[in-house]
Amino acid sequence: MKIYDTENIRNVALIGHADTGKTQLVSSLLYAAGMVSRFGKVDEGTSVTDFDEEEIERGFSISVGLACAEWGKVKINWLDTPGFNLFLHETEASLVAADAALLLVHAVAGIEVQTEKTWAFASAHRLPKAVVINQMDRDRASFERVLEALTRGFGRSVVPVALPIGEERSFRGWVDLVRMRAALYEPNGSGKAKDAEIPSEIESTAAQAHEALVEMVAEGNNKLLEEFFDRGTIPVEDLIPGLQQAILEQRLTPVVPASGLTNIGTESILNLVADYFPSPLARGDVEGKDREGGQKVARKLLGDAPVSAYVFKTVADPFAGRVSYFKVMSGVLRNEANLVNFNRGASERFSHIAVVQGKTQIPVAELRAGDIGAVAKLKETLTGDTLGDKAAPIVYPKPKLPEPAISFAIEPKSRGDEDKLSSAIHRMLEEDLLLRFARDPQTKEFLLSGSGQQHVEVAVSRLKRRYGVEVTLKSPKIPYRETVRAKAEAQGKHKKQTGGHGQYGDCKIRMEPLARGAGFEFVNDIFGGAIPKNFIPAVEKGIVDAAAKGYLAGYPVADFRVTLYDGSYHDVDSSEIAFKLAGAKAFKACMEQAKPCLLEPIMDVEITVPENYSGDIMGNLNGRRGRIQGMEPRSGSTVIKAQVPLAEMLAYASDLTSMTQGRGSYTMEFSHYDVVPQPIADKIVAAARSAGHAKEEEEE
Ligand SMILES: Nc1nc2c(ncn2[C@@H]2O[C@H](COP(=O)(O)OP(=O)(O)O)[C@@H](O)[C@H]2O)c(=O)[nH]1
Ligand SMILES: [Mg+2]
Repeated sequence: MKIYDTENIRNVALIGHADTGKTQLVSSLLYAAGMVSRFGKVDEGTSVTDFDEEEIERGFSISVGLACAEWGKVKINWLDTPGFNLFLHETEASLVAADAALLLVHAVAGIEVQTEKTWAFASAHRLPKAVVINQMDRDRASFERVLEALTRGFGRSVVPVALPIGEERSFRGWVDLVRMRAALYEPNGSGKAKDAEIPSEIESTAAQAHEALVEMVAEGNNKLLEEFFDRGTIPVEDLIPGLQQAILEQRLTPVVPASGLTNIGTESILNLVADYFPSPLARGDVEGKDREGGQKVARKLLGDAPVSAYVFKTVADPFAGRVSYFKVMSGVLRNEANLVNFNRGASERFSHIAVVQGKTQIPVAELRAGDIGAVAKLKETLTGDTLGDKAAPIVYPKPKLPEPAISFAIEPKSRGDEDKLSSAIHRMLEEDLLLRFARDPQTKEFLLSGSGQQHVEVAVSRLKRRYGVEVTLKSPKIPYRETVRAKAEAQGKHKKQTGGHGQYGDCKIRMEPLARGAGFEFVNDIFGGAIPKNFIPAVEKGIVDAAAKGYLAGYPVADFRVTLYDGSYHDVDSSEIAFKLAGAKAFKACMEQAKPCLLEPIMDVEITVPENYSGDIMGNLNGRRGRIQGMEPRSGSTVIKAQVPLAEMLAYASDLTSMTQGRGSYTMEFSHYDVVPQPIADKIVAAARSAGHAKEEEEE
């Protein structure tokens, strides 16, 4: 493959709700550009970017997929991102590598939950974007209806630069509103179009839309605005750079129609990206810090800029080893270069650098600033790391990750599985930053945590496929907490006389509840040295440790204040350990009186279903202790918002599918903690006791 200069590179992320056709569209674009000899189809498991077995089997993208198309003078690097809410952290982390985004919206379903979320991601990364109203070939597809919803949802800067010719089964091309020409696509799926006059039946609609576009382009540009007032229009040779500028400044978001599956609109999208989307150069200098947590520095991409690269994805391939996907942020990266990892201080050799076409890698001699590539076998580098020329340190920001929402206990099926488990999991953790692995301190179970049930299931399935490690997924763990509802006061005394000198610690504390989310507060109210200053932190430590172990059912105690107000000590026998034990004892004595209770996480849930299902869904939510917060129509569906305890939502995905014949979807986010109703709390406490947690007696 040719080496491309920075100004001829386009890095485009395809983003949007799941099932809008991002993965299919990438395969269609590659076929239209002549990059692949076979027209890959998601439904046949032959798409270019969903090649992973888990993705093929499940039918959705799990991690970002890379592909590139050479189109005229430019090379377009496509980043095919997941749209499924549980894998959106992958999407967000990869946007660092993009310089623009194509937001796909379903031509029937219109704006969906992840449409809004991925729009916000792109905006947060200051990415210029265009919207593709995709799947125009479907029954009930409507460009106009979806466009209306888009302008309502995202404002008037969302403007069509193309109109569909035909709709549903007769969708066959574009009217290009910039050049005012038609592109009529061959019906054979080749993605090739013929240039033609605008069909007479849409001539006047197109003329109006052209004017609206011209006005929007002129609006933020004084020179064009003058021209527009003087002549009533802007000639195409000025309109094109004007549109480029407006997109770059995110003053305007162009909208176009397409159908990935029938390969209509694809060549036009390739042109749109090449003509109007910015090169990495146009986006300006890159910004980082001179070291982790250091001063901000800007870096030019070109000139004599030293090389730097940012790793945005890591794949743990059981055969090829670790593969790192990176963007060259500045300078030129040559094959066999030795770079320093500025986050870890390690030196790494970039041998056999390559560009990526789905699962294939094409070796290249060098990659210039802005380009995207992959390299295998870096020793210490992980996702989020910056590497570069030793003489010119820079560190680019790492993505912010959400906290895992759910934990499952996993159990190795055999002794052999247990032996291999930890090393296999650790390689998977390198690949997926949100996955967590730990051991439950009480039950000694292995815990695997992730964004949701399917996320953990994918990890378990990969363990088996890639590493031959079989585990059973046991019941999910809810991160309960404990708290108190009443004030209490108690003494904790640790006194022991053994052989030589004894142990002596004694404290008196008051305990009181704090507001939800306040955590733990410790107040030292000792006057006159009843406890010497140097032992007071020991009392606090004893309380903190005991609170972490829980009182009722082994869950951490939160949202309370302890005031230490009195105590006594012994000149010889007092020690830190004795005061720690005294603190723990006082804590437990207080807990007994302070009306302890369990807290559970309550989730904000948004469910989108066809309207006729909303009654069933709400009834079902009531059965799950849900509180309905509201209901609103959104592009042909009903969105139901509710707050529901996480414990009641564990099997929701499959239940929703069966309740709605697969037509419902939902998202879920942590909202707050609330008290678990008594009968349910009793069961949780009983289960915890039988699993090994007992109110520990500190008597030795
Ligand atoms: N009719 C029709 N179906 C499509 C089109 N694009 C994708 N699909 C189907 O929609 C489903 C989801 O496609 P996919 O590309 O995986 O969506 P993604 O989740 O956005 O990547 C698959 O069954 C595709 O065959 C299209 O343009 N027209
Ligand atoms: Mg996909």
